[in-house]
Amino acid sequence: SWKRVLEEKHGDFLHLLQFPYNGESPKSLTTLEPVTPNPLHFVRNHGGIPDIDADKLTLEIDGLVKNPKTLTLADLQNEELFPRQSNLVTIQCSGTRRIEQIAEYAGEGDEMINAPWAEGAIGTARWTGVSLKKVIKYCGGLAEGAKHLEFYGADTYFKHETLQNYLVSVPWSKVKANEVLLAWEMNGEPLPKIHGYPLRVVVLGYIGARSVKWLYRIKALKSPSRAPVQSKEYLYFNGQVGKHNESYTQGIQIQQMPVSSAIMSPWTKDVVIHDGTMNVKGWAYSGGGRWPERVEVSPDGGFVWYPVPVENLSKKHKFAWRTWHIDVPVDAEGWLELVVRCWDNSLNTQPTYVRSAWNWGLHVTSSCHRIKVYSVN
Ligand code: MTE
Ligand code: MO
Repeated sequence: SWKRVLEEKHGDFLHLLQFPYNGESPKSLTTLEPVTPNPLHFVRNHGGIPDIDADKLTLEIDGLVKNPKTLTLADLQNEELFPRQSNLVTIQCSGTRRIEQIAEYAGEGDEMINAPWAEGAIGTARWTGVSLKKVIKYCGGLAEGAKHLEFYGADTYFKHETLQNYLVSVPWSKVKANEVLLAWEMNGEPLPKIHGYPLRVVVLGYIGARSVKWLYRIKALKSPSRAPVQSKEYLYFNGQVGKHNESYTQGIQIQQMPVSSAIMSPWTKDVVIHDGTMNVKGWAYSGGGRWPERVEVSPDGGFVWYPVPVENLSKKHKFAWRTWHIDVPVDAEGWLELVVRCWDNSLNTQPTYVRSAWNWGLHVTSSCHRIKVYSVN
């Protein structure tokens, strides 16, 4: 996989794990543009990076569909069968900013700590392909009782004592809303191998885990996938649940990320020399089709807040983040705490501190993002 990383990723990429390969985009480069260039888009893998011949790809569609079918990539790309759909979508891993929860309490050094993500496990691209709804319609629609669609990725990994394919599911309601894409293009280019070439799922407004890469099978089911990725990982536990009393049935399956935001510039521990206003940049995102409506930055740990001027927020999109920048008045010298918080269009906002939402799986770190910088005025 190193070969792929070196070929397909930016030279300043931050490598988190060598195998399975996981990496995130370096902070200062993450939010320079509202659309993330492909070489800077974070990578989250559970296993290897399969080599798939696009000409030989067969997509199996079976389970509770009226007419099970096997389609090729050429079938999917045949515009007489399926219209093209293109969406600007932010993919965020539910482990984004996990390092802050680890710093609070690592959960007994548990094996659930897959990757110590910082703020860069998020990226935005224009994805092109077909709506899965149209493909299911082409298969005669769902059979009686079908309510979920399970996606099979060609990569395998060993966990929970078994070797398994990467498998998860999403509810039919999501598919029906044309919010599940089978995509072969990322920002106008064929999918990079590391992002799922030749075909991947992109679920609009859901956590990254549902957007299965290297897709080769879709199965219609009555209930959500029983595979471990769905039923044991990506669960949001109550704060009292830990290794000693683990009970997977108590976890909520994470689908939509709540509203969150992060400061990407300056960096924590930076010495910032300024003339009375400090330039601060970052991203803000909310899952499920909600969008950031207001972003505020505090230079004093959360007492005084300055709203980001609307013209400094990137364009509003239903399924994408908004990047932002602000010149914050700062007269203090020495160490200070910069904080960001955001409201989405449903007026949801972020928990104040990391510890108020600590959970054993170390997912969904959405509290107000805080960094310490040294101010020289
Ligand atoms: N698909 C497969 N086949 N295997 C994986 O390990 N990881 C998922 C998802 N799809 C994964 C997968 C997770 S957890 C995330 S966050 C996204 O892919 C990341 O997508 P990216 O690597 O293209 O950024
Ligand atoms: Mo993820």
